[in-house]
Amino acid sequence: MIGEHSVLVAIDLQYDFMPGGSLAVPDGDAVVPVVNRVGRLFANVVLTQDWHPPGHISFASAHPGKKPFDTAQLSYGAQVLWPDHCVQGTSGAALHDDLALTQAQLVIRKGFHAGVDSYSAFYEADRRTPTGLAGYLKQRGLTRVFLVGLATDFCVYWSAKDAVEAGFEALVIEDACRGIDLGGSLARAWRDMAAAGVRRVSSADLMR
Ligand code: VGL
Ligand code: ZN
Repeated sequence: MIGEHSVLVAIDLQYDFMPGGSLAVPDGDAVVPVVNRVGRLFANVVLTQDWHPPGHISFASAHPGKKPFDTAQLSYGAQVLWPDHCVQGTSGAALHDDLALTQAQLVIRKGFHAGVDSYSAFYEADRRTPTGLAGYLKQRGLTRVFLVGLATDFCVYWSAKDAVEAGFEALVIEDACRGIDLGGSLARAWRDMAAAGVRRVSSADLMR
């Protein structure tokens, strides 16, 4: 299943998404050993890092009268408002120390424009501003994208869908991801990914 044109994209394995972090994903730290185990199978690895300036538009604190997990209507559409998280240069924005993906060749930072969020590793939430990842993968001849990380129903979901849309094969390694699950978003994400042609696999499938 993993070949020379395969790449592992590990999404947002940062302290703010881990238990104790400001936007903790339930059981989020449980994926780290799984990611490390599958990571050994990949020669090509890309990491992503959610990387917001202070006062970012996705923060509820930037919208008077709103609270975390409310929704706001922004110029590019509906935006879930989050607790302040992954602020550039803070300890919460750092990648987990136990991540052992030392062979990673690229770190894509996203969400750094003050007025636009970016769940996806490929396109910002305006759906037009590219991060550069598609071009990088194409130039490297990498066509099969395996996704792991946090959160299944936000950044993993959007990244997987955009990967397919950009012409890549996308496979999500289910047990190497955890979701936030806001109002049924996790089941919806899996349904939507399947409909888009994203394959759902387990780490055990890769070890066979
Ligand atoms: C994420 C919410 C806000 C994610 C990032 O990594 O899934 N979720 N920013
Ligand atoms: Zn974010």
